[in-house]
Amino acid sequence: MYKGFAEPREEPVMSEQVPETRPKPAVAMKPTAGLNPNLLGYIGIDTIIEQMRKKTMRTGFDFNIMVVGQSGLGKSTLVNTLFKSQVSRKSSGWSREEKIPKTVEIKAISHVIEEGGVKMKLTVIDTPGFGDQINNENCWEPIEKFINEQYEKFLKEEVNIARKKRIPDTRVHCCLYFISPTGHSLRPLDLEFMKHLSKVVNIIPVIAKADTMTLEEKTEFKQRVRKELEMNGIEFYPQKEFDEDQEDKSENDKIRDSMPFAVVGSDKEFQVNGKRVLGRRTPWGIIEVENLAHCEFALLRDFVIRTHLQDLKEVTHNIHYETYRAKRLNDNGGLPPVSEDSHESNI
Ligand SMILES: Nc1nc2c(ncn2[C@@H]2O[C@H](COP(=O)(O)OP(=O)(O)O)[C@@H](O)[C@H]2O)c(=O)[nH]1
Ligand SMILES: [Mg+2]
Repeated sequence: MYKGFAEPREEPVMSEQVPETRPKPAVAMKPTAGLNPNLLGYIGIDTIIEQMRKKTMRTGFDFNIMVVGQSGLGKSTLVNTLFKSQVSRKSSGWSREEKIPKTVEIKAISHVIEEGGVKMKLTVIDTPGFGDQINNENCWEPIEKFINEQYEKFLKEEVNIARKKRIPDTRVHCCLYFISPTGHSLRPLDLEFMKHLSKVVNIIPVIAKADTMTLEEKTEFKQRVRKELEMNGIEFYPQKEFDEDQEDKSENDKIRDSMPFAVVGSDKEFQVNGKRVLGRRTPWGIIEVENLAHCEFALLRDFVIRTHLQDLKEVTHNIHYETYRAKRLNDNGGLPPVSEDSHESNI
């Protein structure tokens, strides 16, 4: 069609900076005082942090921890300590474990924890009775099966044509493996478990009941455990191969060198110097579980919750789940590879 404006006009080009009329970002920004006040050419990429924060606050997120180890090593106590709430209370649903079950029975319990407006659905998966039998051969199998079942659930949701906008995440993001504070070598069972499971889940080994060891014994035992894990080719979280850059590496190296954390758990509070602290009362005084001079519980908590929670979720999704998914989709007779034009997910 013939237009009235035959002469090519000078049109404003996209790349040209258009002052003043810059649209306001939809998300309120933090005051930029102190930063460069010249906002010419400002795109607003930095508001993604605010956008993500809002979204996370609205939807919340899932975080799933599994605790594994022999009965009586303080798993339930430590979980309670970790979240300072009775996350896996011994009452009601948990009381059955005190009867020492004959098989490895896996139980999950969820709590929604809210802090600063952010909701986290925390699920703790306990594995009572692990390694308590006379013959512990293959006793990691039910645990591996459980972990894989969660991947399978997620995969099925993912390949569904009408998939949920947000797939409920029951995958195990981290597995705290409790090592008995013997001061000797790791038991064959410990090695077998970690050897098998480190390929499917993030393993974080911890030395249980560290208050039963002297300082020298603790240092020596930690070294020995690290050496034995290395000799057996067991990679625990954070795995060296997944360090993202030099900074990540040096940070994680420090953590790896201080692992496995030697922890003490307690859900009882005591008054110490006018403050209420979580601790264990002994004839020699109170062991304060959050005091770094007493044990490394605070290191573990900061590591899992404050610095590496998101990374634990990412490694689970990008590495462990991805490995499962690729294998599963390639397996003959299994789920067929999902192609663009497939109309049914065949599950
Ligand atoms: N000395 C010591 N005892 C602990 C510690 N954590 C838990 N306990 C005690 O060990 C016993 C078993 O704890 P529990 O959490 O039920 O162990 P679980 O079977 O592994 O879940 C309880 O009497 C706890 O009070 C710890 O760090 N040090
Ligand atoms: Mg327990």
